[in-house]
Amino acid sequence: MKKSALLLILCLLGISIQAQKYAPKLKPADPPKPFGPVPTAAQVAWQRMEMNLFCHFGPNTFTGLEWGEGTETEDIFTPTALDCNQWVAVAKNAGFQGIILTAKHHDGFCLWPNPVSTHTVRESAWRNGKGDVLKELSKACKKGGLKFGIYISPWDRNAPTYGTPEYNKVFLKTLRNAHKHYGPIFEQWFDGANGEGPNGKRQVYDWEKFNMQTLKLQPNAVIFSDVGPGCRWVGNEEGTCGRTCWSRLDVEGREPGKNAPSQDTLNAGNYNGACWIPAETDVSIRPGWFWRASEHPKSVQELLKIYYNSVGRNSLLLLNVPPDTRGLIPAEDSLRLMEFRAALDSIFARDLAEKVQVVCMSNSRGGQVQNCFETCSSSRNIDISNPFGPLALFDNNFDTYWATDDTVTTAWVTLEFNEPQTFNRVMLQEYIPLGQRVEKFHIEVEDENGNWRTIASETTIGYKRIVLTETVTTKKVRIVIDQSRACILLSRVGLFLDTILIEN
Ligand code: FUL
Repeated sequence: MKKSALLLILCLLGISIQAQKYAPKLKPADPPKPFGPVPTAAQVAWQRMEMNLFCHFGPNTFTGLEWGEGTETEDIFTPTALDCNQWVAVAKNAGFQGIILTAKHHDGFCLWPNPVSTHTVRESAWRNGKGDVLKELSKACKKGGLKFGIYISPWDRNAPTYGTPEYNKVFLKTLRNAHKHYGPIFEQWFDGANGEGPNGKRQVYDWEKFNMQTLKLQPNAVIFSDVGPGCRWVGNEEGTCGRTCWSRLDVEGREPGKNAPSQDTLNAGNYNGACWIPAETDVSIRPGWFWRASEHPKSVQELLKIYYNSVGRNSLLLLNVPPDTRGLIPAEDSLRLMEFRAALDSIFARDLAEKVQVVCMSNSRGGQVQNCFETCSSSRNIDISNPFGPLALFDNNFDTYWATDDTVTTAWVTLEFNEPQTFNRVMLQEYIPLGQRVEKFHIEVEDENGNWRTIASETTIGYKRIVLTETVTTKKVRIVIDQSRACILLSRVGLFLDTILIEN
């Protein structure tokens, strides 16, 4: 008796030791550490804008040229009904967060009375030389709650000093004047074009000074150029970011223009790039950058494709919608933008993932090996004390994320539904404030016979990835992260149905 009692005690002790060994740790997990270069707060805010409007406007609007000569008379600039509030209303209704205006294009004409130039609105007959487009647009943006940015071309085909060291000083004064009077500026756009000036000379630009001074006066401005430092050109003007897109870039010894990284590199970024410089996709709604009566806006299908190829590939979309000779966004463009908005709403207003009944994942930060959780609707087993658990994927909050343990760089999450769901777009988001990590993933669905089938295999995710798949109907979807460069941090999984652009 005594012996068997001892054995029982020992046995129970063994079980409890085993149970303790495998019991989920209840201590809240430590937050993950950053991996590689990370964005600044301004870069994160910028990326979260997702879509901004670009407005090319100036003498070219009236001459039909893409690159003005710099010799155009100031009086050519004669908008008959300029209304920047209309631009803002169009941008807002279409869901854009900011507007960037060509304050000075390559022809040198300034849309504000720049004191260091004699080729400005002040010299024109428009509003008796008292007009100021920068003032009107910055005011209208403020009023409408949009952010305001400026394109100021370093290349200047009018400035007499262009091609000499003196021009860099003039350009710095030009920047200072615009930054001082029309801020806050959320993005400063520097074009890399560097052609000849009126004297046939090319300029050697002092980029370091241009950037330093910009940030001194506008510390939150994200500076665009071929090599950042805030964001980079995507490498083409067709609206297509790389299917693999790292927000990292190597810029050591590089400059905007001729000495920029190759267009392929700009498109995909550098896997081991030392700096966080995300891609911006600039593309025009029309064939040209400036308005022309003979040209017309792209179709909704084309715009959707551009959206998927930019926002859906870890880039920001900067869509150019040029005002016409009245100084208004033409009706055909604004109607097209409203159709585009309606299309995006019809696709993205309903996230089917929100109907998930059971979420299973191979790992969640805090030491649990495999957990099955039911969502709030039947809240059994949900570990609400785990901030890095499954709830973070579906709460529509960018700042909460599913995280794996530090050593776990391969993981899966399965979504189970009571009823079959039909979708063809899968949205994934990484929590980029701590760096970009995922380099390979795939998506599987289960058929009626319980067999899993892969419907997409991709590489990077980044801030937002929208994967275009065939249209599938299923009760179970699995996202498999095959390879990540550090523990996995996903802030969202979404499932959507696009019935407008049936393409994958
Ligand atoms: C280019 C310029 O040369 C075009 O005119 C346009 O402004 C585009 C956005 O950038 O480099």
